[in-house]
Amino acid sequence: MRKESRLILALDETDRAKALAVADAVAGTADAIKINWPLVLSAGPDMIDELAVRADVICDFKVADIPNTVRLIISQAVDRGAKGVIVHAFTGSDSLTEAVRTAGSRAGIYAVTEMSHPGGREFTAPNAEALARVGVACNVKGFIAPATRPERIAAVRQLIGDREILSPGAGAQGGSAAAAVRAGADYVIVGRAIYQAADPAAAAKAFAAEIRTAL
Ligand code: O7M
Repeated sequence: MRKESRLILALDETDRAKALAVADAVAGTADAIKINWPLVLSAGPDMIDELAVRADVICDFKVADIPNTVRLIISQAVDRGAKGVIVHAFTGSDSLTEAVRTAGSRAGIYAVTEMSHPGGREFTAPNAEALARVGVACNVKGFIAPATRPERIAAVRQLIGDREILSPGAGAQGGSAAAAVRAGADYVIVGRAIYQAADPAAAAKAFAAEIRTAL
């Protein structure tokens, strides 16, 4: 995944034509496009292949399962061209190890530490450090940590060395892209504030400029 704008588009738009139009408008600015269940379920898994010709694609399936099912899901995503797959770390080291093994050199595995929404404080926040440690032990490529709580990005950064942090929660959820990067995020994930904007290309460029000034 390139590291230029440090912006990742969360393409949760469920109208297939609109989603592709936003992807085309933003692909030159964003370093990657993240696809989640809303678009896969509305437009079909071929959307992964279609986006993969436009940009690096991260499949945000928040995989949380036994190792065999993890393997089956991740091979499907990687065979379609995903360069990254997001998993939950609470499944434990056997599932995480299977995720990393299945992705091999074809894709990076990113593990969720603490979630960005208010409910993320209930179960993920008290366990975020342990989740980061198991991710490091299993050799994931990076972690998801919340732009809504930049101090928690900094806490995860302390534990993971130079592994990557991808940070959602800037824009619609109230977090700041600049604060996330200053706290140690490598990339900021932005969805609604870009794909629902009147001019998604301009909105993406504005986030990229904000991130640049924070570096
Ligand atoms: O900018 P938004 O709020 O429209 O979208 C944020 C995206 O990031 C959306 O796709 C969420 O599913 C995702 N996300 C969070 O918002 N919070 C998290 O804690 C974790 C994720 C995520 O990407 O997980 C991997």
